[in-house]
Amino acid sequence: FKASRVETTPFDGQKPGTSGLRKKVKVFTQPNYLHNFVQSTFNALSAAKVKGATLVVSGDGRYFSKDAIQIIIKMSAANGVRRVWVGQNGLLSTPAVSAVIRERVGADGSKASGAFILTASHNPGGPHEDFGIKYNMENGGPAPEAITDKIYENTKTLKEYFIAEDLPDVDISATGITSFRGPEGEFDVDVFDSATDYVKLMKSIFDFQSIQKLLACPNFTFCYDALHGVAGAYAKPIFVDELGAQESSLINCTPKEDFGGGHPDPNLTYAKELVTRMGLNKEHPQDNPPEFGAAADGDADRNMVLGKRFFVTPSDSVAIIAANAVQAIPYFSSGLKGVARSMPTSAALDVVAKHLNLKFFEVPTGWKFFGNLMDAGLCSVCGEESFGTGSDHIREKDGIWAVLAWLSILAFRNKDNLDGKTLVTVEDIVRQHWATFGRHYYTRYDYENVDAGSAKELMAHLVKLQSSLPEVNKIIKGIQSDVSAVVKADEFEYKDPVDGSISKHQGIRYLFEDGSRLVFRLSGTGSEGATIRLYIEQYEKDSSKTGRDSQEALAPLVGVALKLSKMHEFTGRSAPTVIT
Ligand code: VG1
Ligand code: CO
Repeated sequence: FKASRVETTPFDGQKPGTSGLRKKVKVFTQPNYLHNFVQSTFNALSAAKVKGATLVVSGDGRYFSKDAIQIIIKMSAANGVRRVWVGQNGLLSTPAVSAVIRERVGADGSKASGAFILTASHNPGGPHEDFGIKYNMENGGPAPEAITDKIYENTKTLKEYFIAEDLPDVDISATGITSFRGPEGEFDVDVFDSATDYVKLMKSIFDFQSIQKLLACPNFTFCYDALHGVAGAYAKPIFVDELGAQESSLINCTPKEDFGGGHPDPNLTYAKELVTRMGLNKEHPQDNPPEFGAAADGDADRNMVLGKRFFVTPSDSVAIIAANAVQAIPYFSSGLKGVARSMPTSAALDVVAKHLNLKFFEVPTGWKFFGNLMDAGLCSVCGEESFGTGSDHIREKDGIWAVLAWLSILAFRNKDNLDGKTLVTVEDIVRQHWATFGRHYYTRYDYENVDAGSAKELMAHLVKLQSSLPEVNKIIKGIQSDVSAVVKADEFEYKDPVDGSISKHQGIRYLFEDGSRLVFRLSGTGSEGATIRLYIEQYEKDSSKTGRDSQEALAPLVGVALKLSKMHEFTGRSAPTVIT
């Protein structure tokens, strides 16, 4: 093949957000749009990460992925990349990409130095929905801000890109290596099984035998919903083939380009089928829901964990995993190096860290901030309130890992109950946790697709308000006299303890005397308008008061948040789009 140089002009708005560049498909399919971003990424990397390098290219299989993969293969060839690794049919979950970068060794001993992940994660897919792309580094984690800023700068001045136009499309439906010869020598495309490396890694972390015994127990029932995302490519090999679950316990596990028309977002609003099966839909009560249910998002890095008629808040989930990891998960048997959460995530993990005397970190939203801590050996388990949980086995959050972690905890707690005794349930584990550590009542309100200008005004209003706490407290007393006082209000700023880099404006915080918090952020993953996220948290230490309904317990604080922010006035919305 030849490498052609193609002239191009910059596009506005190619700034990677919380997790890569996400836009409507019709934006991505404009001539040169994807090409510009890919070339800008190549130009942002050091030459050694491109020339002669091995790159992974795959994703959650959403609409436009197959075309995008062929384009990236041709551009890689022309930019001097030595080989491109592609998961069969272009499918690799985000955690599997991270695992492949870190673990996979090619037939010739090669190792990957980075990856283009093609996903818009939990955003819907299809010709009228979203596409996305992000670059991950040699450690398997998302590119840090220094790189994403450079990519963005490059997109603003790009004049040319390189592509091997005459390279034939590669058949990515069959595994095997195809070799080509170009101006700089050989170029290979290696199509491999999407699940093998990831399954191997999971088997090295968890005690599959004990999970198998739990799943074989007649009074333990299980259900997994991939929401037609890429998790489906892992669910059968892991839950059915390895762990012996029944095939009927998998729902929506065929990956689809449009996720069956749904939002592949594992929460109580969008994972409707699972939520109903688990007995959590009041309109469709179930006689005997499964003991355990879980769902994933489009690229399978998120998880929602449910018990029978019971929802586990993600902030509690990471705290409970951390509290039980050493006993229940072989990978952690020699102890945890430390734990971390994103700022808006509840402080349930903080309490566990204190109790177990563990190093603890609070980082801005987005997984890229955990990676540095893990590379420096400072963090083993981490999580976000947005249904993201993970560990230092890779550098992304990991939906199936979280499910296996919960199954491991259940297996450990029930190891003497499997012969017909009453099982310790998901709900029992959570309630026992609250009894020991107290409960962080938590909820998140999302206002999606709000006018971007109004959203900015609301945020500016909240920042301005922070300059006078007496004023803030006067307003609060006028709304709700039994809510405690705000003692600190700021915009969250993070200094990375490893490389010293500083990230500013990471969310507006109102911190209350009793430990309650209100946090406001603008989403960095949307593709249209703005999404305002409001995070509300209240700590209850008294174990006799930890059993309340969370919306009811938080109602006074919610009222304060909505009035303080003038949510209705700025957005015109009287209710959020999604409550989790
Ligand atoms: C959201 C979540 C954040 C998560 C990010 C990527 O970001 O809040 O916690 O890391 O999505 O998740 P934002 O900026 O929209 O709040 V995924 O699974 O969409 O890659
Ligand atoms: Co995701």
